[in-house]
Amino acid sequence: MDAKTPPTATLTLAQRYHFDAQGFVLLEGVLTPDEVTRMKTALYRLRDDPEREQQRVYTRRRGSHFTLFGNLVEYDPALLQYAVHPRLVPLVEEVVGGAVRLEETEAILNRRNPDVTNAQLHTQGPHPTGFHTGARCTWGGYYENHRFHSLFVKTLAYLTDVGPDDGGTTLIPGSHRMTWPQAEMINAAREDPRLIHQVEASAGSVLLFPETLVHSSTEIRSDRERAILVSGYTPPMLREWMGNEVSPEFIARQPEALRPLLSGSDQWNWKRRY
Ligand SMILES: O=C(O)CCC(=O)C(=O)O
Repeated sequence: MDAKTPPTATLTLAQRYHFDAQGFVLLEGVLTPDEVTRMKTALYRLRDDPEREQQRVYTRRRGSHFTLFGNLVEYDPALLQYAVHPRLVPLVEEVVGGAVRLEETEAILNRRNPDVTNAQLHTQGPHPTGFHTGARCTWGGYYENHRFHSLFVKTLAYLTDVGPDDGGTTLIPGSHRMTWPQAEMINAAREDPRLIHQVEASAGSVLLFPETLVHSSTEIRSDRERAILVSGYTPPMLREWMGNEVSPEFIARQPEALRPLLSGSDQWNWKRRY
């Protein structure tokens, strides 16, 4: 689904259908060029900052080509702005099914893996690096009023253009609502790579998906670096991902309307909608 996202707070019927049927929807042009620039500037400043851990940011590396930074909101206002984005949070609430809390914030900067040869990269089909889910549909998904909802939903923003060789997210459409063991779905996709979709997107586009969807980062074939921001959301009675605790002092300094989103303070007083 490559439809332009209207500046409204709900998914169009077509976008909602795509989300329910395929397990994702690509929202084009959600972030303005100015927002993309500010978020990228913040991310590269964070990458180059040897003291980022003092602001609670964690770093995980896979070789020299893949770096993941986590727990970003306290580091820079532009990174906070992405996590609480007024055009995205209502869409997340729609697919979660009610009010949400922030569960995690991450960024990935990755390049081509120097250990993977050209011959390996140019075999047929997409090249996921590690298919996974963060929840299973048997306990992390539900239906209400004929719509699919998930208790764990992510928004993934592309801060760089991502063409066919640039490592767009790979995913298995429809897997978000399958009760099959995850390993069997991955084996099916290995058997026939046509079951896999690889996202192509322009900078500023956002992939909205439930964590019940089997998905993965993807090997990069080009010489370009990819930059993404990822925010995870759950209903407020669930916990943040380990290491993504936002400090009470930081939350106290934010506008009152944002505090439940950052802290999960509403807990079991869940404002269910949709
Ligand atoms: O790198 C990507 O495109 C996917 C990231 C991912 O798997 C995740 O955020 O759970």
